Amino acid sequence: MPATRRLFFAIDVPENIQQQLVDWRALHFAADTGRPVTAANLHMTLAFLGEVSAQKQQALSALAERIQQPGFTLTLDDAGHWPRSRVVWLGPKSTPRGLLQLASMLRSQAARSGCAQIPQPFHPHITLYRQTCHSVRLPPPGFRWQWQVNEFVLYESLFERGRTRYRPLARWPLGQSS
Ligand code: 3AM
Repeated sequence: MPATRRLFFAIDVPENIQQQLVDWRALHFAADTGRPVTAANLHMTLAFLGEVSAQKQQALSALAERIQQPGFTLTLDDAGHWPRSRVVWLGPKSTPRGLLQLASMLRSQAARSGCAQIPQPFHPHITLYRQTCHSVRLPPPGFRWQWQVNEFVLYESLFERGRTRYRPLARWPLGQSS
């Protein structure tokens, strides 16, 4: 077992929506937009933990286990390009309160457990492309995907044979939507 693992908490994208996003992306973005994130890797990061020891992983998992938060409906109806981080993303125009609360709890638990956090505000997004070109033409508005989020996931980020792969390690349920 490795001494540390690169971990993050996230919301995963249901498989049918992964496929819809990939199909829509292929239709609406130029081929040279950037490096497309593979369907199975599409996710919304809640809290990035960095390199974490097995002991710290256990402690963070015990804290995650105790979170009692209602589920929420997530709508993807907004897209953008961040030229500095060179990503194209999809996200909600209006962030559900449950999502903000969940991310804020996980981020503060991580910070209190000593995970090196970059103090940046939480901008909920699903990265569609990385290493984007300088200027990206975004699709016209009018797109929309929606699903009920009933759980959150602890992922390990692996780099294998030149590819990044996110491996789910544990899942925790959210409660009934309020
Ligand atoms: O795919 P997104 O944009 O949600 O950018 C990395 C990715 O986010 C982010 O963690 C997610 C899974 O790798 N990430 C990587 N290094 C990071 C860091 N040092 C980071 N987030 C904050 N600080």
